[in-house]
Amino acid sequence: MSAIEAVDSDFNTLLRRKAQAINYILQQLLASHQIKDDLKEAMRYTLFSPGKRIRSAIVLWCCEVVGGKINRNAEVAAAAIEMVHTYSLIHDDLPAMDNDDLRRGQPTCHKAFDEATAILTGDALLTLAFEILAKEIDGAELAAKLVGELAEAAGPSGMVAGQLADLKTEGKTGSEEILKFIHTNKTAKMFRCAAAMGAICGGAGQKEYELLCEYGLKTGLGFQIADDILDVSASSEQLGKTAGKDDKAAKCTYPAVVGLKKAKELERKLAEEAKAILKPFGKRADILRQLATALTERTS
Ligand code: GRG
Repeated sequence: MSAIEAVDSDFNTLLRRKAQAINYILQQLLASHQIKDDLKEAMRYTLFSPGKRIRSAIVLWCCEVVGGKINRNAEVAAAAIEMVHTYSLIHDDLPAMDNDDLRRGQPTCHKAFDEATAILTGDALLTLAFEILAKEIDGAELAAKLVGELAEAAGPSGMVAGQLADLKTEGKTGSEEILKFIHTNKTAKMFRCAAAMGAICGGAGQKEYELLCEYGLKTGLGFQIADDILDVSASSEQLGKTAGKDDKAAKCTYPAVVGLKKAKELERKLAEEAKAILKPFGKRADILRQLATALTERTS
């Protein structure tokens, strides 16, 4: 095994462990809410399907990097961002949006249930995320800050705007400028938000907060470019979702607009820039460096 593979497999083990911890937190939070069985079943269906849990792991790791350990607030914030992310996947797969049958290796929510259930399941996860932030975070000021971060990243100044731009540019010749807008808003701002929430929960000062936000933004953009590349180079089995869809739908992606070679260069450049931002944190940010590297090497 090469040194790079050794680091990588170490990282994957660490990510898997974090994913297990996050699943446990999500289970607890869901169990503590009175939700009608049929809705709970649909919420659990996509929430507990095998997602990588990257955004929630970033929350926990950033809290650890800043504050030395994970606290309950970070756990709640991690669960909240995972719920919002899952809502976005359920809605993205709907016929009115990307119209997909496969997600996380299983039928999409609207295929397993029906469209109305999928819409409401997404709505339920989105609103539950903000309920747990409002009720479970220790400290009203902290809760308000976290609500603000997540709403800004997921809402009309973030993911929703990115998703609409993505859908509207289908079939049109995209420019690098439009592409950067879509990817930054659709994906990178949620990564930035994960880093920001972790930093806030860990008690970061302004400078540390800003550095981690910048790290999250660059990592998120790199992650989405990797996603574009995987869409043209990996199989549906590897991805757990339908491969080659971007090309079929004539999506505005990095390989389509700048070509595969430049897309790969850009992805690596962003990972290097993200790691450089972490310099002031020294060795304690090694896990975030490994994450930036791993995202450029991922196969699913
Ligand atoms: C419905 C408002 C709204 C937005 C949808 C998330 C999203 C925006 C669309 C999903 C399609 C897509 C390619 C989004 C870019 C972000 C992305 C790569 C999502 C998949 O994230 P992973 O790979 O998924 O972390 P898992 O399943 O591992 O959690």
